[in-house]
Amino acid sequence: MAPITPTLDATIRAITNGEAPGDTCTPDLATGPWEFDATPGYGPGSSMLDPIPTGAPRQGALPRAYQEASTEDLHRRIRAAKEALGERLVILGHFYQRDEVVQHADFLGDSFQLANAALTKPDAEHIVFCGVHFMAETADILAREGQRVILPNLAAGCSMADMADVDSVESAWEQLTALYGTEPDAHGRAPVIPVTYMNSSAALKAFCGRNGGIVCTSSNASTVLEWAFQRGQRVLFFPDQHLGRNTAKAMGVPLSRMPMWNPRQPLGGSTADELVDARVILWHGYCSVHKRFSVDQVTAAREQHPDVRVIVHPECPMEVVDAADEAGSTDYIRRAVASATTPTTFAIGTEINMVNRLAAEHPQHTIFCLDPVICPCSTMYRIHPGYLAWVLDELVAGRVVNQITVEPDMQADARLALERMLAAKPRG
Ligand code: CIZ
Repeated sequence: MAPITPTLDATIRAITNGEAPGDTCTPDLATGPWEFDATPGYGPGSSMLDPIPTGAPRQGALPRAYQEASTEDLHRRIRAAKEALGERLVILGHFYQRDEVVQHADFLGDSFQLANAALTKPDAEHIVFCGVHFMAETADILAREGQRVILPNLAAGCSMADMADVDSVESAWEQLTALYGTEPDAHGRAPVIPVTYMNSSAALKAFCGRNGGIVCTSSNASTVLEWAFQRGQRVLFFPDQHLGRNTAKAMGVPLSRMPMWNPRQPLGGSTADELVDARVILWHGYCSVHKRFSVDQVTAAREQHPDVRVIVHPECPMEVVDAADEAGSTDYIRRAVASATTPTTFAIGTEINMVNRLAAEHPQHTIFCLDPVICPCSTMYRIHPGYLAWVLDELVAGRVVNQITVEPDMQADARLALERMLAAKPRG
């Protein structure tokens, strides 16, 4: 993958130093993420104000040599380690990763594509996942025996995934079961089916596996909801309220039948009648990258570029999805841009690293991010080439650091929920 010049990081530094115009959401983005390893919180970027759960993994100090190395030196170290490890190593890069990392990836894609990509490299003992924690867990669940998954910075969590923890979901489940009972209706449909977004912990995927539920991604959410409606009268959808609402609304579910579940309130803050009438119960979670997009930004894009094609991610609020021309997953957005046959102006509502990459790869189009403020995903930002070089050098030295392992008692249930997703087919 050819590097983008200037990279987003270089642009952020230039803005922060007053050498380039533009805005970032915090000047801290110009520093190395190791500045935040000892600080509780997600670090600078879009989720910096989200509360971080106690017990969230912390990263130990990155050795100084990697903090102080020049970019060229880090690239040289990464290339040398890749060469030394050969087929024993595969590096996966998420669409939202910074370009300095993506250029070393063997595969670039969304979380599910990447977990599957690792399976095409059965000789790879080491899967280095440049993404966030739940992605590395999913790769570990799907990996073959003996493959190890490594997350270069343990602090690369996901604030949305952290908004639904297994204890809160178990508590919601108990309250809903007390309200609905456990008996199926006359059509054999269970009272409620749990559906978790891929952006969730392995514990929640396992919860879904155990309770007749399923996982979805942003590219198959409507197929998965259909699957769940065939088997259940209602769905409990977590953690992203926006993906749940946008998908169910597009399938014709009225908003009045989508009550919210706030885990801090009894019955999630809804009445028993609302929950009985519900079709989709939406967990009170959101993505702080996609929450930044607004209808005003869509309006401004249309004013400045009357022919603009606005495509946003379904994690954006409903009003933004309604104002856009199209909504779809990262892979949908990538394919939409790649398949446009005439020069087109695209305003895109998703993470800035991906938008900039699309712009660099498709110079025939005008492509810009709907959000004028540069505010990358805080947790994707935690993966810097310094961490990548460090974990690879350790592997070359025969030491495995930052391995992500899903506990064996969760593996089978979580895999079941993922397999149900793979088997779910769209109707017709
Ligand atoms: O599943 C993924 O990788 C994410 C975070 C979103 C998407 O649309 O691909």
